[in-house]
Amino acid sequence: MSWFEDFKNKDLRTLARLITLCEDGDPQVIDPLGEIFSMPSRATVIGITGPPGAGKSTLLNTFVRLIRNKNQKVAVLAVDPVSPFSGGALLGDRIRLMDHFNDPNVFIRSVSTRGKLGGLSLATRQGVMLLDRFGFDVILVETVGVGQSEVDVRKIADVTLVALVPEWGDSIQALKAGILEIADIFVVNKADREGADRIENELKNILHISGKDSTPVLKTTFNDLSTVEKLLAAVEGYTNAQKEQIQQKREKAIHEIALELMEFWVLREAQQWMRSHLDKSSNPYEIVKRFQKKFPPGTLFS
Ligand SMILES: Nc1nc2c(ncn2[C@@H]2O[C@H](COP(=O)(O)OP(=O)(O)OP(=O)(O)O)[C@@H](O)[C@H]2O)c(=O)[nH]1
Ligand SMILES: [Mg+2]
Repeated sequence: MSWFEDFKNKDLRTLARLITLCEDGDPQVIDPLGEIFSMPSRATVIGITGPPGAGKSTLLNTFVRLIRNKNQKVAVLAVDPVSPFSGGALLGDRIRLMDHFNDPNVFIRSVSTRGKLGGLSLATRQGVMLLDRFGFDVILVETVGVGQSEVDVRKIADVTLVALVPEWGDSIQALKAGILEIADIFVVNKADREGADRIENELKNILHISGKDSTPVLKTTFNDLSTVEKLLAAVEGYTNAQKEQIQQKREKAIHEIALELMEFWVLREAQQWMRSHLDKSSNPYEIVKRFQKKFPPGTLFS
């Protein structure tokens, strides 16, 4: 049987294997992914980002429970940042979702790009696409807000939550430019801690000054279920109100995906070519010149 057939038959091992192949940038994925892409899409993709330890996974754990209570299927993708120091996952216990370990309608997976080409977004985007076509109703994507990853999650998610904690109150001013662009909804998590009201007010002030008063700011606490229920309701409110915009964003993304894929494969080819020529020259311009001689500018795709 083919990848596609197995996938259509809802074989979880095939799903997991395809995600791994995407992480590895394996050329065999393009064929099955092309077929799978044409299947109907129906999932809502919720992204969450925020500083390390902001309680994102804890929050998602509760989301999973609430979504399961509605009898919907839910998948979680935790995007492992590639740490320049460890070269791999930042933390081993990023996924605090063991409550749902035995539920077949909950799929939990971390994706790591292990410093390969394509950045976080390509493998994650493909992972989300696979989970969507596989039949999950809701896909939750967690990224740690360090560097580029929080920007990438926005490209993939229908709605993006930025989680902050009271401890970050003083840093809001410094953060504001970046995070205002990213967040559809702000979460002040760990609201049981000192300073939650202050950060909430600061955020609302910044939003007001920036003309973004409509961006919701919600406080959540892990041991107060009603706060998380309200947040999920706000997320649903947002996706319902923004249906058209979300659809447009998804349509626009088709070209973005094609471009990302092309960049990935072309860069990969170029990298392989370069490696095989590297030892013959210590001058980078010589290497590029040799490449240009083999593929004169403008001829690579003619
Ligand atoms: N006081 C308090 N602690 C919380 C709350 N939510 C989570 N925590 C704690 O914060 C710590 C980090 O929680 P995680 O859910 O792993 O945070 P995270 O943002 O997913 O962390 P990374 O994935 O490592 O960036 C854990 O010890 C949680 O128990 C909360 O509402 N209040
Ligand atoms: Mg986490």
